[in-house]
Amino acid sequence: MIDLRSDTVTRPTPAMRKAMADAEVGDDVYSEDPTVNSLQERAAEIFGREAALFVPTGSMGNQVAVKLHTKPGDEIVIEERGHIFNYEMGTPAVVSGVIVRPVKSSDGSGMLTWTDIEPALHVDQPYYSCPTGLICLENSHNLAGGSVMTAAECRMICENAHSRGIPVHMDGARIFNASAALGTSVRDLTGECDSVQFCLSKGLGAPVGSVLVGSREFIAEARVWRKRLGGGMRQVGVLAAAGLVALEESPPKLADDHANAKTLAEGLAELPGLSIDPEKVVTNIVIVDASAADLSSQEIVEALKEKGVLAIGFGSAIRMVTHFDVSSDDIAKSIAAFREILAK
Ligand code: TLP
Repeated sequence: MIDLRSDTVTRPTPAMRKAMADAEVGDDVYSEDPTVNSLQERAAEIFGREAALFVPTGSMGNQVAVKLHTKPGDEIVIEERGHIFNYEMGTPAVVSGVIVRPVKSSDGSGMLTWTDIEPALHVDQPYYSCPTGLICLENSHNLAGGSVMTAAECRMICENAHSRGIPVHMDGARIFNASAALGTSVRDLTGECDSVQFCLSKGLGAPVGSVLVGSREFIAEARVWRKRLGGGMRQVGVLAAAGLVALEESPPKLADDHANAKTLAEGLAELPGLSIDPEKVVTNIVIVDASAADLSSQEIVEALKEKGVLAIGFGSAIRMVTHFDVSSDDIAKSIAAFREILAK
């Protein structure tokens, strides 16, 4: 099977498996796991932050951040296709008691600008409005087809937000992909954000885990909330060990994933009934609109499966994500499978 459903499906590399087998461990609830501590120190160093916390999932990292930055009754502002809003099962409401104010990105790229955000804010408004407690950004933007936000744009949003007393959280599940696409370090891409969550288990290919980075004080509070939410893990150095390897060995490979995604988009753009602009595919996510095809997106996904290709239908679109277990040959086979299905 060529599994293009997500970059979460990768298997640990031999180096990850070896590091996991050899990992020194201790009880991380007492902060005594040396491998977890090394991962957190390395992550803080890479992002130029005071501290970091290993969390089981990206969702937990995001939701702990939402919890810490807000108080019940606040609003969080986010692009309307953002993961925190669409795929985290209402957790901002359930755990933090906040509501979400979804905002459109004016150019459709999924990347908010300050001009998009400012009219949605509630700052210094009458007491009966819902105060804005947090702005959430996403880089790269999953549901917007892996689009990226430059360091300059992010800085402008953060500076303006901070001047109004509003913190900014970055859902950087795939920030290393954004970094590879833009040729900018993850540190520069996230520099002014108050907190950043990044996933080890997406493009970087580790089996499990995410990291939340921020100030020492923020991370100390995050540790409390991680435990409260059931995320206090014990001898979890076996997982952190794979994360440490992923941080070193995976970023240089992302350019290959991006080239594969571009080739896939170019191939699909030629086919009848499919619509995608390959120019806009800059990272590892390919979302192709199939609304003009004779088959529904779901029918295409099922036919692809019979030909050994796994993809995901999102409404009338189909999402495919490249990763290090997908070769350029697999991409050629996937395009051929689409061609046969759509020719019928
Ligand atoms: N995204 C998954 C699905 O939930 C859609 C995927 O296959 O892409 N932020 C972003 C931008 C994400 O894409 C995801 C996962 C998360 C957060 C949540 O990470 P996990 O799955 O570790 O909770």
